[in-house]
Amino acid sequence: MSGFTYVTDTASPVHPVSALDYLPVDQMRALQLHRLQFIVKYAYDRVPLFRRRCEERGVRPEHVKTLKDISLLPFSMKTDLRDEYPLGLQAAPMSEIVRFQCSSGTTGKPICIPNTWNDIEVWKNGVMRCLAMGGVTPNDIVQVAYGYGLFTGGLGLHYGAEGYGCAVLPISGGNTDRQLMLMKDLGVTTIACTPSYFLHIIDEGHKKGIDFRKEMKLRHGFFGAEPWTEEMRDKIEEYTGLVAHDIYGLTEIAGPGVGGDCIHRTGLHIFEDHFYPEVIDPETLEPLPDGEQGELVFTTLDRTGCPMIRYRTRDLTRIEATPCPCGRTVRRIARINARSDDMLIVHGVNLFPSQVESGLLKVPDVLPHYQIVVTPTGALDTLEVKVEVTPENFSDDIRHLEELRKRVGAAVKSITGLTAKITLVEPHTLPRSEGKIRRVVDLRKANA
Ligand code: DLL
Repeated sequence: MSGFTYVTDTASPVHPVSALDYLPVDQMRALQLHRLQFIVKYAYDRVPLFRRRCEERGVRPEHVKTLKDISLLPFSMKTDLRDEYPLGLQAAPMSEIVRFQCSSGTTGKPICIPNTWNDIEVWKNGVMRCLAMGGVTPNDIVQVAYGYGLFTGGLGLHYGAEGYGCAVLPISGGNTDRQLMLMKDLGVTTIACTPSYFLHIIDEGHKKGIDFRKEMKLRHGFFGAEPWTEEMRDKIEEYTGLVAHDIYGLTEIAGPGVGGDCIHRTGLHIFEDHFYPEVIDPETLEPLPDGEQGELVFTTLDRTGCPMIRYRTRDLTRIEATPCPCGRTVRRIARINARSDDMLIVHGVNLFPSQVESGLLKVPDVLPHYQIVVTPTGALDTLEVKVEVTPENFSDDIRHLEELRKRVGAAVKSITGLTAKITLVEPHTLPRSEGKIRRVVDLRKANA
């Protein structure tokens, strides 16, 4: 691989792993059709549920003659994986399965995805393409602080970064003091974890008086597995001086590395030679034109352990089909800031936690640590937003705090349209997370 300069603008040689990112669109479509026809026939012959659903619709694999014909095929959902738990959707023989990855979700049984060695390679390829897009080189030292194990974050970044030739520190999540010590002592240049865990690492570092810009060598961060906003990205970059990249994925489709952003931040490029994207109207289930917001659906084109055909992700986004200045031809989706499952309805208004985050973080005097609490109070529910304020602002000066509270309330209202009860709290007092953070406590639900 030597001889390549590992940069991401079109004037420079392309890293070999990224070659398909630049494939002419007609060639990409031909490749996708070829792979789609293969995987549909493969799944039809091996997965009884898929075959049954096709038969109910009178669809046979040979009916898929163009990419548009994908709309003839039935959708699949998380409930299918639960109903067929643990391995009812497995398509390859156990002799070909090398690993299970699971995702717990909020209730009941986990979902279990069997991966073949080739599936692991496909997944690794997506992560490597994300690293290449971000400008990482084999000289980088990557601290993988996503959890290792059934969650795909740790092993996904691990295989990708190792495959790319980086030096990997497989520390997993937790033990924040040790994270900080090794980050500093090894001169770690790249961190990979959830954005909320990285905020916690920064917070603990600040408590120890660490100046990340001066004392650490961080250049890149690969953050994902939970929604995070542009405002959060600005905060992370401001605190640490690294470039914060967005990496997206889900266990059912592979893990991290289904897509990610390039240096131009025009959305997430999807590695669509592996993962065919559609956006549908979640009510009518009809495909939506590019640019319209709906539910993201993926078909895995070359994963054989547990092929997913038209899998409904519940993530809400739109396809951005306009050209990206980086020159990549693979399509992009807008950043995932909303999941249909996360939507709160308060006073009849639809609300996503990321909207609250955007509003809050526009106010310079608050910290990016917040919690949303919804309490049933008679006819009208109460929306409370608890947010930590910077140490300089946390004082006994009641008038000052009242003025800050009003500013925060106005910022939240300007984005959500809702009047929230704002509670300003002392720094380091709200719950932290070593993985995916839970931002919302909805006391209207019995199990909240
Ligand atoms: O979270 C895979 C992953 C690990 C992605 C590490 C990125 C980094 P699951 O646990 O199955 O897999 O959760 C998948 O997380 O459907 C989204 O709702 C959410 N999600 C993942 N990445 C992002 C992101 C991993 N960059 C679910 N932005 C997905 C917003 C994300 N949400």
